[in-house]
Amino acid sequence: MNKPLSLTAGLLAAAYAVFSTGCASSSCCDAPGHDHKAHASAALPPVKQLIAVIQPTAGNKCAGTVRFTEVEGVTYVYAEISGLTPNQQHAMHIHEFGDATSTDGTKAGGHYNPAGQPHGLPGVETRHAGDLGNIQADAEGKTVFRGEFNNISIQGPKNPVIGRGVVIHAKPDDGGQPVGNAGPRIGFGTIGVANPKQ
Ligand SMILES: [Cu+2]
Repeated sequence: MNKPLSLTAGLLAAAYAVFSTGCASSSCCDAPGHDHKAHASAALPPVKQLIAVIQPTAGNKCAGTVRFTEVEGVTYVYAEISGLTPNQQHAMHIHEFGDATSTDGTKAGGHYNPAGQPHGLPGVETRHAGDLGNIQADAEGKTVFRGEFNNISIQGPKNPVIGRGVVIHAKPDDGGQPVGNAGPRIGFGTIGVANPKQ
């Protein structure tokens, strides 16, 4: 009875050792001058773009993509969204969590606001980092949005958005406290690393 247990424990310890060092072979790790960090970073290309694939919450049709790229301290947001209310504005925010496990988008938590500032629309200097403002739907309920933001970054150091969530709301953001009176969440997407192969 004890043998299989100790064997399992041994395997777990070995697996943990591999995870801890990031190296699959002990001979590799034992090599003189071996640098685990250099080894790991060399394997992956730099992150150039993030993407949130927007899925509708229960009972809604909102869908599309929101892309984030960063050039010299400016983060460019490019969104293509459909399933909106025709000819109406809808709030678009970055929320605190990239958690997609709720059907109504509530697991996204509140607005992404690392600095603890009041809510505001773009153009207002003091606002939540996640306050992207509004998108304008056309007569078919679609939109293409382009925006530039200097208060966020894709992965740091300034309010990194990677891993957070994008929420599209049923109503416009009117800039009011505490979160813009934007109503229910009709679309949600987790902000992840985009595949550079378009
Ligand atoms: Cu929101």
